[in-house]
Amino acid sequence: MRTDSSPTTIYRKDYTPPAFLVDTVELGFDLAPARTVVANRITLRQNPASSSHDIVLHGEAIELVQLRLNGKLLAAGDYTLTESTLTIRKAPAAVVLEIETICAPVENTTLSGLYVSNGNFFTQCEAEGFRRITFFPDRPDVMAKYTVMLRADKAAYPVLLSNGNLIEEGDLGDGRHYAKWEDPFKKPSYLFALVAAKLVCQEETFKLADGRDVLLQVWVEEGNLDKTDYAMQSLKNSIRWDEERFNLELDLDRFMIVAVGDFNMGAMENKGLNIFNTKFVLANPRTATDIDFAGIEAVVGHEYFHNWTGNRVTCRDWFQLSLKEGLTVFRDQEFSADMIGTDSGRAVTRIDQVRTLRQAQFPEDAGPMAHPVRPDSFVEINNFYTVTVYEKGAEVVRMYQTLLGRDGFRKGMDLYFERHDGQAVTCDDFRAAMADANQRDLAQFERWYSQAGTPVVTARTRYDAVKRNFDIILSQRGQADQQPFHIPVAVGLLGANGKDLPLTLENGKHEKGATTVVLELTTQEQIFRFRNVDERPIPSILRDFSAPVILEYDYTDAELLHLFNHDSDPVNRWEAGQRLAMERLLKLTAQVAAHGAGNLKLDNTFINAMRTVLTDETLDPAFRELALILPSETIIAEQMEVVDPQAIHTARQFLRRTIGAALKPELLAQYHANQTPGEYSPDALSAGKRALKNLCLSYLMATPDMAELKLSQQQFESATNMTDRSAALVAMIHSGAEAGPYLKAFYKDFENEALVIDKWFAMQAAAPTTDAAAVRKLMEHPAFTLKTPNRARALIFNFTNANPSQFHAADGSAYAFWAEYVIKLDAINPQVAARLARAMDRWRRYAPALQAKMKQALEKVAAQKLSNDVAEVITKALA
Ligand code: 0A1
Ligand code: ZN
Repeated sequence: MRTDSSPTTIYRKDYTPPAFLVDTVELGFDLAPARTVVANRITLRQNPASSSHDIVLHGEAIELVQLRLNGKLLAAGDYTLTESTLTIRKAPAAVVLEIETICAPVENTTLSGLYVSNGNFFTQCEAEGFRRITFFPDRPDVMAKYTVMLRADKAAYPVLLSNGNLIEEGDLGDGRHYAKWEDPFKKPSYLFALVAAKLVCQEETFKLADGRDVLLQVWVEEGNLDKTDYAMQSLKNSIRWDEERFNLELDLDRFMIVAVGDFNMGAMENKGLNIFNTKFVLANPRTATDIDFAGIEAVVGHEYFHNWTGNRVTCRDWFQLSLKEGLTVFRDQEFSADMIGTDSGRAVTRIDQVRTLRQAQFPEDAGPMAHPVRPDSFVEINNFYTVTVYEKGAEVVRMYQTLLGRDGFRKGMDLYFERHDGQAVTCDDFRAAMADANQRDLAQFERWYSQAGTPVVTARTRYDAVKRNFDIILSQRGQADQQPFHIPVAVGLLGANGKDLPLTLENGKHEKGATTVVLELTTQEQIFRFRNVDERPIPSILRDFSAPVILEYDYTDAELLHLFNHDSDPVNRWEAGQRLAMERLLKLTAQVAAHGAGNLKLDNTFINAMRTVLTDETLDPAFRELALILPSETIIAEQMEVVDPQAIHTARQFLRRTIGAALKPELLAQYHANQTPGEYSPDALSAGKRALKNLCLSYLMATPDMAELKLSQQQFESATNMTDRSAALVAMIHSGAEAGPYLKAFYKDFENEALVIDKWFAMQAAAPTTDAAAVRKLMEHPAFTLKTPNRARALIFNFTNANPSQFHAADGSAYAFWAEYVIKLDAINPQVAARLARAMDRWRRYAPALQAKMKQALEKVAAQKLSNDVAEVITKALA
């Protein structure tokens, strides 16, 4: 494999403090697409914590024009310049550096550093993009105060933004103008941002809890102002929520959100100037689905919450990424749950989180890119913005709250800020704050940060009717050589009447009459004894998914049905249904693999359970929808020793068709009962109704006859919102019905709405009838481009990641397609290419014939000249 320079692995254990600290940064930009001049004046001083006297600056894809040290122009021999660093040896203890560089934003297709999107300038500096703008010690433990002067053509770029407060602006003559910004807070370079653009904004002043007025702005391209209300509302809700839940206030006079169409990730928490993928800003009922609205709320919250967890207290080094990401995901999850406000709504958000973990994080943790929440090494940090660092990291933070209680967790947070405001710290510092604020020993809890893989917890139970004891014996197993984790296992016991039994845990501390207790599993095996248990109960284990583990317990169908019908814990209630479904799916898959698709059967018990939940009007529609969704093909695959994607697809489709046929009257009735007439609102109840209704439609469309087809067509034509419109279209496409005219109509209606055209590509890419050849065909569409990540992801990623039966077509055509586009994308945008590269992570789990073809495709990519990003993923996959 060839890379630009051979990839080096960076190890956490090699951390050393920077030799020089930076106090102030003054940046001057003369912005022009092909040639931007950056003047950078930094004051540095020797770090007493370092013994080195060498100033090491990072720099990449920029041209050095001149360099002065304490006013003196340096000659080439005074410093060492490599592809990625500029080093000044034996520097004096106090230094002013003046650095002039040139870059070419319009040629920057990586979308890291300073780049142009639709004619406007944007930056993306996390993790290591600032070095593509100027030479700098581009590491998060170097925190400095920034002043930024922007100069640009006034007509082309009327809006000039950077971090902090606007302190001056004016004309320069010759059609140019300037704006000067000052950020009063010290920050690491990855939080720097600028925008120079033709944009418009929705703005408003907002009163903080302490009475201060702040200016809130949402900046978008002209024509999109009809899609900013929800982002603005979400921002205000976020500010309020952080004041109330954590007593954290906005520390600036002004907070800006800017939407950009070309962006590698979801959004970025630059201090006071959040830059967002348009996908997480722009929404109105016509263009955005309920899921889009929920995504906007979550991401606006996420970026806002970073202001404290990430910006005020940041990471010492990138190995600590989960310090800010795990914590901030946890905060945005809690925010979204609180915004719904009901217990059942909260449970629905929790179930969604569990689904994400199983769909993406568990597979990652079991594959070639597995890493601890705090990784020990990496080649390219951009490859470590993962579901493990984010979602498992959030689970780790949630476990503190489960162990310490909400108040205890809050005390830990308060102490964390008291100790570390303005600092760059580690995951250990966070854990220490949690422990110290609660006088708890959390030493063993550290293993959640250092040991990769999903632990398996096995439960056994025994009941002694004479002594009235019920024992739960929990054991855990991690990977070879791992030490036991500290695992909170929330447990309840159900009686035959379906009610929770009041619990008395021997040697346990819990409230009298509690019906859920948290067992702390800290050794390889432990026995937990409940006393005064009058009947053999059915245990509900791992309530609310209290730890990111795989739970093994030999439930009988009868027990699962009991839990599915009665568990007071909605997550475990849902889980019982998933177990019932999974058992059947695995059996059916095995049958298909062995004997083909004829003669498949489904028991009435299961159908009846589905009917009961579908028609139980006491349950939230949103919950019923989740309970009726079968485990995904990916999740089923994770349960199999050798994965047979076609058999899985056939089995799951059989199950869907059987449910669709058997419950037809009930599905139709619920379809009609859960309409949401009147003005669209994305609130959780209405969204839940639409979700249930549209799931009913998709079941009905599993074996469509004329009546169902008509229903979809009618819904498509009369829909007043994107949720219903796109659901009808997806139902048609995915059922294999002739959807051509509807696809055309949809395209025409939304031709000028990039985010909707993304949906148009995505729904076709994920259709089980779409093979690699069809995707290639779609790529010829004039609206397709590889350069915009959203578009590339919509078509390519939805095919490789959301269409397993076609991606794993026996002829290997999709693998060849994958290899071709990993290579093509790598030349444009390595970060996006590396994400696509990961579609092959689990290649060793497939049948030998598929494996061989996958390996061939991997090797084809490996033989190319690759970015470090893709090289790391491919090397690890093949290792
Ligand atoms: N910190 C951002 C995620 C992010 C990371 C890298 C980016 O560019 C390579 C962009 C955004 C967040 O957690 O939202
Ligand atoms: Zn984040």
